Amino acid sequence: MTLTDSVLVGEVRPLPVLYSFRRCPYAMRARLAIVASGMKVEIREIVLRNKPEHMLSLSPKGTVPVLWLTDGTVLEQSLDVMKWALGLSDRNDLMKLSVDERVGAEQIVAVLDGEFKHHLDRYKYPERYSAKEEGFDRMSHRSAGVEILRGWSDRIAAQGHLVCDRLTWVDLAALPFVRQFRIPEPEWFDSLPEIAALSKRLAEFVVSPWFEAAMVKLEPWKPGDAAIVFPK
Ligand SMILES: N[C@@H](CCC(=O)N[C@@H](CS)C(=O)NCC(=O)O)C(=O)O
Repeated sequence: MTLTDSVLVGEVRPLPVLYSFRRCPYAMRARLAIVASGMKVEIREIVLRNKPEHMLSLSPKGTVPVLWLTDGTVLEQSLDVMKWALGLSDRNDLMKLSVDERVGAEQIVAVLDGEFKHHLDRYKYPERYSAKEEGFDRMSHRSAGVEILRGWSDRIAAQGHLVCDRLTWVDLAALPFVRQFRIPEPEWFDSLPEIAALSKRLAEFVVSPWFEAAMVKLEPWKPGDAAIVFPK
């Protein structure tokens, strides 16, 4: 048994522990689902360049969010954290979808976490890709991203929300990434007529009580710190 094991075994934890990073959109969607569910966790803010050893011992892949449940189970994918929280308590019926809606939801999330994230990263962080990818063209990634956003905006304009006429977990999963896409050129983003419905939804979202609760500012956690309950 290593020192870390003995610490884990000996620790008494009344709440699940969420390793999180405020600005990470994956961690944001996890925190949003926790807020929406009414569940409580102990939150540990991390710094990506100096990840806590304990977090890495739970999840060596080193991405946030990581949720450590009280029975020792580790969830290391943001969508699994969302499904855990809303699976236990879904006061707003965010996961209550018909079979067809569920198919639509999975399709949107596949594009969101796949193609859209691909273009978002290259538009937002061109310096990470320009030397590595032959023929790299930031603006073509921006256009491809807008094309995907246009489809989502059309859905919102037609039915009110991304999947159907009600808010669902997919809106919470997607909006943090739409927010990321706006950050490099907010005025340009806000001026695009083809995504006006989505821009409006994003503007409402970032001032909503759920988002504000999810974006609480915390000092980075270190071993021995008193537990911080999230949400407040
Ligand atoms: N598939 C993962 C992706 C999580 C992810 O990539 N998080 C980023 C921060 S936004 C991260 O932790 N990256 C590790 C690093 O930059 O060192 C999930 O859905 O949770």
